[in-house]
Amino acid sequence: MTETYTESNRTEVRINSERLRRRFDEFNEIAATEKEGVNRPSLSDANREARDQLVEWFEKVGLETTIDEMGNIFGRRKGQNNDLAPVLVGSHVDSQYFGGRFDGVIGVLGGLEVVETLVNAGIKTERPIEVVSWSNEEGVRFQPDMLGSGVFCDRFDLEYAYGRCDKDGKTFGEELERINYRGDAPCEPRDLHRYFELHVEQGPYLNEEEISVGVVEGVYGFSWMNVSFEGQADHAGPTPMHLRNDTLVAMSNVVESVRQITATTGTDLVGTVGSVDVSPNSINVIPESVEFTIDFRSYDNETVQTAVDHIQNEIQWAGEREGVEWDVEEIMRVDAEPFDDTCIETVKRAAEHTNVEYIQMVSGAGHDANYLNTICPTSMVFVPSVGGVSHTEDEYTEWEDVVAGTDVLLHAVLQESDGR
Ligand code: HGY
Ligand code: MN
Ligand code: MN
Repeated sequence: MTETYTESNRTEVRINSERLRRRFDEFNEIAATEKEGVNRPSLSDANREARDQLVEWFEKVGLETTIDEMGNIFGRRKGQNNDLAPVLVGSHVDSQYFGGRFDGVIGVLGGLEVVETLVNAGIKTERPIEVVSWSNEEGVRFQPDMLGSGVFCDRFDLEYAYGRCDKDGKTFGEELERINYRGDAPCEPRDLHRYFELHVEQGPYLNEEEISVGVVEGVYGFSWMNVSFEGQADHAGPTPMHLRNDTLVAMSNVVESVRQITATTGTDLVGTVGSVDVSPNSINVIPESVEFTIDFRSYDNETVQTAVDHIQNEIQWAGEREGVEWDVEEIMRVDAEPFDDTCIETVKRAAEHTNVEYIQMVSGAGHDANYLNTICPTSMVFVPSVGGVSHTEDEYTEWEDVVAGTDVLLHAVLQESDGR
């Protein structure tokens, strides 16, 4: 039975909530933490286990599964006309070290559920549909983040990505090989009709407004910097204060400046110092060196640039005042860009179609959709994070919101896969 998606014959199709829940629960048993979070950092053994599970489910649903050079996993369901560019849906399954069960996972399993729903309903689409799980979205083990989609969208070259090192000096390329996910398919841009990503909001807005779905208009731009101060280790006891070159004091000035800059711009700017390494990190030694990160974000690219310029002056001032060497490296810059109006309208229509309340909003979190947006029309579907909490084990979304968001994804895909 081949039908094209029209108002008359597809309004009632919905995903299977129980099937999605079973998969979600089973998937999140992989490297589950005691506090109901997950610990599946990029290219770890736990990440391999998660990947293997995905490939097994993709194949069970009948998807033609491909692994590319960056370990991105694509599952393709043929359309009636396979010369047409596919509709792509997906997200990521790598996690923070103590991350949440929903971040990324609902976008990949939700995409798989959309396709399985179509298969079971005997609904064939004109266009092929593909589900993707992107490598290294989180950027916690290997910076920068969104590395798999970044190479796919020609933002980084393969050699750069393979050479990225984790804190133990292991490279991305070696680890991809070790877990046996260094595929042959070229990781490069190709013709895509649309990209839709279902994701938890990871902020407080939808939860506060008590609205189930966010239609995402764009993603904040952001800058990630690595900063280091090199000073002089010395004994914490006999060294007089005026003879000290204390790198941690220099760093603390910069941390305070990050807060001051965000507090005084009167914009949406946010700034975080999230990762700190102190050496020798000993109770009775004046810190010889520190290395730390700065993450600035805003929906306005100028605001991010101004903050980056400002903090670089503060770093220099703190270094000079403390008499320590400093170094700043910007390891990643993504510009804020609005998503495609057609895709935004499609998601809105899908929400109206499934009778779910929605608001239009932007994303403070980065997503693979940032990069996909540079090669094909893109938008996202958000569902609420309870308490706005994410990137912690407490991350939680009400299941009926996950189902509502996945149904919106289903109807966005149906609207866009009829070959127009
Ligand atoms: O940093 C981010 O916003 C994303 O989780 N990689
Ligand atoms: Mn994510
Ligand atoms: Mn994340």
